[in-house]
Parts: sequence; structure tokens; C-alpha cells
Amino acid sequence: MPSKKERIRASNLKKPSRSPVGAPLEAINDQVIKNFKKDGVVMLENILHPEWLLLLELGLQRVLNNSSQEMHLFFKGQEGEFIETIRNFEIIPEIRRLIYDSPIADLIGKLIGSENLWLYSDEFFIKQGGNSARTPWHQDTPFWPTSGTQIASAWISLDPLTSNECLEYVAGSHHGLLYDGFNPAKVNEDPTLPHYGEGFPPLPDVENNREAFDILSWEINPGDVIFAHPSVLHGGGPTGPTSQRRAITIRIYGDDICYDSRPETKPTVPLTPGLSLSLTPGDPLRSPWYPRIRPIPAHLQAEWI
Ligand SMILES: O=C(O)CCC(=O)C(=O)O
Repeated sequence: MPSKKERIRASNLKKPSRSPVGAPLEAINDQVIKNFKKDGVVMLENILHPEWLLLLELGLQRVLNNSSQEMHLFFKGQEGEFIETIRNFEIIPEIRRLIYDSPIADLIGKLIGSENLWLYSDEFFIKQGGNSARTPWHQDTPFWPTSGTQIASAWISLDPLTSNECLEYVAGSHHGLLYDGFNPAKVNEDPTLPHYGEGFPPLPDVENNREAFDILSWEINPGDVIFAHPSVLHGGGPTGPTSQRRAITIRIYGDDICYDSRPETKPTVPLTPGLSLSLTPGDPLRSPWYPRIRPIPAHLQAEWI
């Protein structure tokens, strides 16, 4: 039987059949901003033009074909194995174009109320080949050297999904405690093992107590985008024997995000050697690790003038 990696094939670059909204920024109205503040997550239907999905799919193909991109395997060697790749922006031109040219950054800017925007990271989660496992419940910010509120992740799936296969969120949990993360290297052993083992309370067992949490998820079609605050507890549904979920999450922040320290037992994610030597907690998070996206820097604007 071919390995999961061998079974991964580029899809047919089919265009979604729905026509997208003409003026995406208009979808972010006062009610959407209010819901985002309250729940920490909103889903906007049909917000991305098929051209942007095509660009994303081409970027994904390059990632899968590009041996220089590091593939992190969750549940490595097990039936539920899936791939994660991070910082595709730095080596994949299509992802770079998507982040600068598509409305994603401006949508996040309007949602978080910041005209200045920087990229924290982008990350593919690729569940293909059948029966990929759940992404463990977690918050992102315990893994990140950040504090502040003006930040959001745009989660975009190239595949239609049932609400069971979608990413799921505990509504309003970004207002509560920050918990220790799970340990990505040990998900095979136990997806609730702590990342730092100090400094944060242990994660609640959301999956085994689902009825105790206000869990939001959506049926997703290509072109829909979920915007979430990275401190919201979230976990990814598994895929079935015949389904796939090829998703990217693009994390962008605004003015009030500062550098913050984390327990020293583990590095923050993704690795940023040198960052702690140039910033002290409370400094605005400014570093070449986090490129400015809006306003577009003058040297980049000059490329198309
Ligand atoms: O897509 C997934 O399974 C996980 C995504 C995620 O954790 C995120 O967007 O922060």
C-alpha cells in the first residue's frame, strides 16, 4: 500500500461554482465586529474570489513538491497522520502574493481595528489520503511570544467540509484563561501532554466534555473564511476515509501586539532565534521575523509602479 505521502496528489484546480461577494470588506460590519469581540470567531461566507483560491492551491502544490519546505507530521506513522508546514510565505511566492494582494489582510485589519498590519505566520494543515486525526484542542497564543488583542487568524479550506470536519472553536474562550499548549512532538503519545509543563494551567479536556463547552463550527465551502482570535480554544475535526481538508491559516496582527516572554522550558513557535535579545516584554512586536503587510512597504510598492 502506498504511504500517505505518496498518496498525496495535487488536485484538479477545479474552480468553485459559487460567485464570490463583490466587495469583501463590506461583509465586516458592526455586528460582525461585535460577534468577533464576543465569541472570538466569525465565519464569513463566500468572501474569497476563486482567483485567490487558485493562487492558494498553486501555493499548496509548490509546498508539496518543494523539498526545501519542512513537513511536520502530526501522528507520524499512524493512520491519522497529517502534515503541517509553517512560514510558507518565506519560500512560496504564491503564498506571499496571497498575503499581500488578496483582501485577507484588509479583512483582518477591519476586524481588529488596525491600519498597520504585520504577519505573525502562515501555516498549512493538510489532511489528505483518508482518516486524518483530530487536531488537538489548544490555544495558539501560549505558543507565541506575544501579548495584546489586535490579532486574528484567517482559516481557509480549499475543500468543502461538513461541520464535523471543520475547525471547531469554544465561543468566548479568548476572554478566559490562557492554558498550557499541547506538545506537538508528543501527540502520538497523548494529545493533552503539556508543552511547557509550567507557567500555565493545564488544558481542559474539551473533547471528552464537549457538552460543557459552547462549541462553534460551520459547514464550509471553498471561498468561506473563518476569522478567529488565536486565544480562542480550538481543535480540528478529523477527516473521513474519502474526505480531505487542505487548509491554510494566516495570522496577522496590529498595533497593540507586544513581545512577551514564555516559560523557558520550550522555545516559542515558530522558532525566532535572536528575538529575545532584541526585544523586552512590553516592546511592540517589530522584527524582520514579522514582515509588515499594511501599509505595503515602499520598496515592495515600487515593484509594481
Ligand atoms: O486546521 C487545523 O487543523 C488546525 C488549525 C489551527 O490550529 C489554527 O488555525 O490555529
